[in-house]
Amino acid sequence: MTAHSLFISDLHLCDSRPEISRLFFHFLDTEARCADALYILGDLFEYWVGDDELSSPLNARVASALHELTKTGVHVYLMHGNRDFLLAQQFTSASGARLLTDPSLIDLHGTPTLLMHGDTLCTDDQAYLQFRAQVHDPAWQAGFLTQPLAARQALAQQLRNQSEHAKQEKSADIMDVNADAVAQCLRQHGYPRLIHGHTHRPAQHMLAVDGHDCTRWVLQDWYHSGGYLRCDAHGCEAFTLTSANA
Ligand code: LP5
Ligand code: MN
Repeated sequence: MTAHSLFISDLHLCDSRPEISRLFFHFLDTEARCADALYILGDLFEYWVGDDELSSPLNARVASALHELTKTGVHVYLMHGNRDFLLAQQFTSASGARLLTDPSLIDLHGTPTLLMHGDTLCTDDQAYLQFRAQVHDPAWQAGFLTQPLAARQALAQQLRNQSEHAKQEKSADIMDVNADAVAQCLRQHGYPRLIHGHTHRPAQHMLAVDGHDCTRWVLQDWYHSGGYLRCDAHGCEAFTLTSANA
């Protein structure tokens, strides 16, 4: 089979959507097994308040299913999203996944490709970026992690509610990527192909930056169905998965 890699993001795995977890485990047992690498570009989990989240049966099963996949020789790479940026060493040990920094420039079957979660491209969403700066502060994270698991989960849930409320007040445009931020990022990295998630607006965008033709792939979320992007030396193609596939 041709060497190829798969990309997924924004699965938001949690106990309340078991059909999506099933679809994910089925995907790991089928399509993902034939790939050379699986890249998870953020928000694998609905939220992650620390690696003691591995005490949940679903989370432990996700880690072990990924580990099984790595044992078959498939490389698994994991990038933080805005929901699961506290995934750390205990999770990577349990899953066999390697953490990727955001952004990461890779040689993807011969094509320079920039991988991101996508939230940092949404530069019009200043309220979010301020919040992000706060929760990415190492001192804040260290303090947060001293709290008991249940207290952290309650805070995360509270924050989810606040976030949903805040999003209703924001225009759709504000929550999409900013075109100048995308152009600046592509310029900075030598005009690669870009793959990201986060915005839940799956698409293939063709754009020209400083006279260079670039492609920006946006991955789909796994709310109502699942999906992945498959890339090989000839290019990329998006596929949708439905529960009927599982
Ligand atoms: O996640 P999504 O796609 O629905 O919305 C995002 C932005 N929201 C977030 C918040 C997360 O959903 C909350 C879950 C994170 C759990 C992390 C656990 C560890 C930290 C726990 C901290 C208690 O990322 C949303 C964007 C949207 O994407 C589109 O890009 O708009 O941003 C917001 O809604 C943020 C609001 O604009 C500002 C929120 C202010 C909340 C202030 C509370 C301060 C709490 C102090 C803790 C630091
Ligand atoms: Mn996200």
